[in-house]
Amino acid sequence: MITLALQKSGRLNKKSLQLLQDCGISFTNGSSTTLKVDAGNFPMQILFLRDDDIPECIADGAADCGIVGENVLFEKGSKLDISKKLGFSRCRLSIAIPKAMIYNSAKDLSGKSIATSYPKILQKYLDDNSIAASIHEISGSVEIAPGIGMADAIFDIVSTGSTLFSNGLKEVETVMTSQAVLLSSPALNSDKKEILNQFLFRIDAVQKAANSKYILLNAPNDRIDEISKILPGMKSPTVMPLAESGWSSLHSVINEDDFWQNIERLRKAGAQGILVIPIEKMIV
Ligand code: PRT
Ligand code: ZN
Repeated sequence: MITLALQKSGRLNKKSLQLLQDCGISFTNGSSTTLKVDAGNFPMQILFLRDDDIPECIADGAADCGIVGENVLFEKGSKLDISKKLGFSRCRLSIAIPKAMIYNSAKDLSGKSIATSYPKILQKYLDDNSIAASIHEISGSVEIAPGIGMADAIFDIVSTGSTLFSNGLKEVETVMTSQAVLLSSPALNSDKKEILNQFLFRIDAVQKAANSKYILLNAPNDRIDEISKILPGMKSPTVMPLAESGWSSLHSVINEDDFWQNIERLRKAGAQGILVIPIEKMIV
């Protein structure tokens, strides 16, 4: 049995639960006050915590692994292993200043005060760039600090940028990017490592599937070779004869990223009746 720590509520919670569901790990979420549940069909117990407490909880052995944003991990100075980058809850941590403030480079931050909930990450950035600015640590609503005279600038999480915009701020330096990661303890026994590997294997299958599409198309037989070269697939495409003589159906897997580009090339090469279908799981 391994213990996985997840955020109890907030931006990571839904996507983390969705990941477990996609991995076929089911559990009853219980009431909103339940802090611990057992999965019904996988040797896993789930703990629901504040994200800030998750790295420490893994470090002291109360949980074996957990999901947090990289920003929390770096702020805590945690030495835990990142077992997998999960690709969701992407954001950046940036310095922002009032729109009217004149700014040419990071040196303009010298002598200023910067409000943040991430003092360690900010201090490292200031040290690395030899900027003598003071840090004003606050736990929330950082973006209002310049407007109420509490600080000259802020250092905070940015996603769409609309919070900065509506508070009259402009982003001037991106210090780090962040996404959700699966952390694990470096001190797992062999049984727990084995279960963690099974979990990672499932996450891998879900991630590969999310980046791929299953493609089916019809083509005249004399075009199969040319079309096969455009369809990289897992090995080579499956080719099956159609009822109409001289025609075949080709099946393959293509990458989500170059999907439009490939569709155009396939059409030009003579492909017809192209179907593109999402893939639920993919094991290569
Ligand atoms: O209660 P608990 O301590 O568990 O949660 P929390 O309040 O500390 O964190 P939560 O749920 O807000 O965010 C969890 C994680 O999601 C963060 O640590 C980041 O890794 C990630 N994440 C992704 C974000 C955002 N996007 C985000 N936009 N975390 C916060 N924001 C906030 C940001 O602080 C700012 O106020 O959204 C605002 C900016 O958003 P835009 O879209 O206006 O730029
Ligand atoms: Zn938090």
